[in-house]
Amino acid sequence: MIFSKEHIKKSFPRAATCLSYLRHRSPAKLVRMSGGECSSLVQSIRKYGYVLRPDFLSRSACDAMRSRIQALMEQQEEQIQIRSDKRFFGIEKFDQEIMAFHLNSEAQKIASAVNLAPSSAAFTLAGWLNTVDGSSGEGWHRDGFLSQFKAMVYLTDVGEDNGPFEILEKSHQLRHILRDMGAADLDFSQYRLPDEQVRILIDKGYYQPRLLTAKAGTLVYFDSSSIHRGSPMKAGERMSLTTYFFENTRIGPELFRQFNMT
Ligand SMILES: O=C(O)CCC(=O)C(=O)O
Repeated sequence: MIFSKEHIKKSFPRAATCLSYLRHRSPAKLVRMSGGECSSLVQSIRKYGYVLRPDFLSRSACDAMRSRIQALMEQQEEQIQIRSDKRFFGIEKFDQEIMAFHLNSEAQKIASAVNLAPSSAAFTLAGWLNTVDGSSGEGWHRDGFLSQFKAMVYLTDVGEDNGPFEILEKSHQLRHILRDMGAADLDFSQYRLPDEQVRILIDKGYYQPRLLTAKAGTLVYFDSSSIHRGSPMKAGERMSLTTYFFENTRIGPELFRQFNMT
């Protein structure tokens, strides 16, 4: 009997996940792409799925950026995508300081080490959330399965009520991916996780979700193959900038189309 790839993914989802993960992450690659002078940040991301850099931007820089982003959102209305937040993809093209954040060389080095392939910033998103019950990212998900990297800076103080980034620590690690697939009956390459499936993982004691509350100017580097979400907004507002990094070979017109950018 001959098994097709699709059949294997459906009938043996954990074995298929394991194979594709191990193909992507050879020990030689992990050593070769260790992040150089950023290796301690890379190690934290590889272990926990994220790392925080407090005071990456000063409060005055955040205040100034916020005002300019609000103005740009009014001037460039056709660029805005409305979800429960206002989203402006590619905002770096309109503002020099946001472009400097976008091109941050530390993040570029870490991105290649996390993605295990030469990677670059594709675009930066300004997100502005000010509706109660709205959230950034629309529920629990993984962006990718094998590794994926983002750099997000808060431009407002983000407390528990202001929709902080929330992550299931270490959920990007292969042993946890496999365990969670079995426990919550997750499919091969399942990107979106309904609350009920996440609840199963929490109730089993596998995770204590981490709410990343922090003051304006804090940078969060994260491997977005971890299970994460923007937690639901209860009050106030949240503004942030998120740079999306991809392997260089993926950056091109098709990628920009996926994000509705022309
Ligand atoms: O902005 C956040 O807190 C979460 C964003 C998110 O889910 C993502 O960038 O994939």
